Amino acid sequence: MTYSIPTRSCAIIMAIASFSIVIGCAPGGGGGGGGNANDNGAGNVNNNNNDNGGGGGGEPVENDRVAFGADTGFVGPVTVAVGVVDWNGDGFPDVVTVGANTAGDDAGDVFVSLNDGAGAFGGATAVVEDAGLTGGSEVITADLDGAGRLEAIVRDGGSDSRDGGVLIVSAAGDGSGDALLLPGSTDRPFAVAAGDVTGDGDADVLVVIGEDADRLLIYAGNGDLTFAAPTSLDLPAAVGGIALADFDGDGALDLCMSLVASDSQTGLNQAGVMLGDGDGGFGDALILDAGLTPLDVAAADMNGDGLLDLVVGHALDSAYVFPGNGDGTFDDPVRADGASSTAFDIADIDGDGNLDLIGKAVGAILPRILYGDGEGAFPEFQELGFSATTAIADFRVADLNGDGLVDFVGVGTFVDTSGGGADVFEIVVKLRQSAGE
Ligand SMILES: [Ca+2]
Ligand SMILES: [Ca+2]
Ligand SMILES: [Ca+2]
Ligand SMILES: [Ca+2]
Repeated sequence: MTYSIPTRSCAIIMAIASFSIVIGCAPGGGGGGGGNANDNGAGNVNNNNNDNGGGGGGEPVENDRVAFGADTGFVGPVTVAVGVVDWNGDGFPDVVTVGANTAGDDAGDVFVSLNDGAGAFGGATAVVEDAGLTGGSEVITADLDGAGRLEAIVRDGGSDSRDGGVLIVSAAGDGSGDALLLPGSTDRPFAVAAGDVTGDGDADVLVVIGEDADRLLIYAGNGDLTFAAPTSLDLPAAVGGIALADFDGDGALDLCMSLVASDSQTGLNQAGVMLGDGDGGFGDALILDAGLTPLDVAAADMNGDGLLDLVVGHALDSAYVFPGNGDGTFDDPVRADGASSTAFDIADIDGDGNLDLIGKAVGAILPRILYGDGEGAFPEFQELGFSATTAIADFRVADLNGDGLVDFVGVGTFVDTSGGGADVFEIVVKLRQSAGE
């Protein structure tokens, strides 16, 4: 079935995802993203759909396509979310983490670990302390002042017992950080994304808030790390994740989201796409059935036909890829099994030209790379092992040492199996090995 809404012009690829930034290509130039169109498959979808979800599923086969060096970790503060920005402007990506919701002094503080250019990182230094957050859930990045370097946007999801909030974190130039707690964001922000939805060239920040997680705040950016008072918009249901991308090719960013619950907080299992008008407004939601427990969403051209597709990650071991038709409609989804994809990154890890999906771990489950076949399916996977028993809370993929290969950096708990010590919290880095190493 094809979902229909008014047709617009051809695609201009431009996407900023909520948990991952996807601009239709691999970060760090890992072989060129975007995917190659396949004569036999581009744009095809599996026709075996049933009421339970997308076609094209099935357990992927393990194939360790790429080699990683031994992981290197260092003890850090207890952090649960990680992002990558060039904090000190030396051209090398540094690591931003945020303190977990714990009783410790570090809760809600923002830390930076500097990259020496070879993918080795210094200890985590607090760059923002006591700026209004009491924990952390997510770090996204965007160039909010147009200066060419990314800023960090830290979301603390909040809960019944604390409010949370969204913090704009920028480098002050002397190694320290400046922070702006977005006013009005302190009502349990469930999701955040950044992109220019008002069409003035300045990146804006979008935050989903509220007890029912169904209210969108749009903070129009002034291009100088300040923001106008937010406008608000009601969303169709409780949202798990949001992302921005121009699905219909009119040059205006559109909003996609997972819809996880209705008023009753029961599973809704849908995704929504609202076309942007380029002036900060969004149209009615196109609703898609998105499989069980959809959470994170992103936009990328997974099947290589030049049109952005909608990727919906699930809490339960799968993801859906909805092939975009370039006009704001989507074809039936292809299901990717085998990765916990509560949140995920997208990059071409093995450099074959096909975008891959890296599912983030839940609990003690190790992250997995699901290798895209360029047609929207993921027949092979690789599990990311670590030298210690590990629970990875969050990670990002980026080229950390400038060799053009996509590396990993994560935060997590490393279980001491020697019997001598306690579990430690670490920031861990795994660098891709070049051929011949
Ligand atoms: Ca704007
Ligand atoms: Ca659009
Ligand atoms: Ca596509
Ligand atoms: Ca690939």
